[in-house]
Amino acid sequence: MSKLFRAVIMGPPGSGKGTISERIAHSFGLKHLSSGDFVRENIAAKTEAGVQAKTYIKKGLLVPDHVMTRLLLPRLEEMTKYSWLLDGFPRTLAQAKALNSACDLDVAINLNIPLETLKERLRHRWIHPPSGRVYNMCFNPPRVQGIDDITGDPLIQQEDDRPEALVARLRHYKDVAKPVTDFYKAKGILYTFSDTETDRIWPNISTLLNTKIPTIQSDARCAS
Ligand code: G5P
Repeated sequence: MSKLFRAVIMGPPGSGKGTISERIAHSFGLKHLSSGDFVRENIAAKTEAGVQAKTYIKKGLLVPDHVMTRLLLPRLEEMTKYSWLLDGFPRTLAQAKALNSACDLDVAINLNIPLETLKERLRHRWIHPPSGRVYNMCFNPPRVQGIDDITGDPLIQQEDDRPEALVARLRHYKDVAKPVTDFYKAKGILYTFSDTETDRIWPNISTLLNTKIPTIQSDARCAS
């Protein structure tokens, strides 16, 4: 790749950010950086930021901006040689401005998925915490119900996917997302994709990135 490529992917909980990010990383050779994974790693490691973050996640709330930027921005500084896709950050205008001070973005992908679709998806989501593998009992179920395909470990449902936390997360998302999408729209880098199915959105994102990352080697891509 001749020029480093920097993108963010935004969308409400369950919109498919993680699923689409994996496909982008695989097809276009970008590093996939997930803010949710960084938070969960810090919670597991019981870092100061992780302990603070846990209290918010349990209530289905966003982690405060100063905690998130302290977690995220140093990780980006380690990535100066790589093209990357940042999944789940920024969530707020303050985070978008902090990111803007740290680097120039090429593309902001915005997933616009109906509320009922989101609720239905997250109700069926189970994860394997040590690896971060995500299953959906309808869309991509494990081979054996409740068991991780690779390790055979039991799967769990995340605390913030439980019904009470979920409704709070979806409600809060709407309030804080609009200033962020407006910010990227004003910069001319916002691309919004609306549908109920990831498999229908993916070809459009792939087409967009093919035009935005024209110099990447064709053998680094894979079929969708
Ligand atoms: P996360 O980990 O960033 P969320 O809540 O934004 O969490 P989440 O829930 O991981 O995002 P996603 O990545 O958008 O959702 O979606 P996904 O995991 O790919 O797909 C959701 C489910 O739907 C999966 O089971 C998938 O298999 C299935 N699915 C995908 N596509 C389809 C489809 O087409 N059809 C069907 N049927 N199913 C499909 O952040 C976690 C928490 O950390 C904190 C917050 O508290 C957050 O809630 N946090 C931050 N706080 C403040 N600022 C930040 N920047 C923060 N980042 C994280």
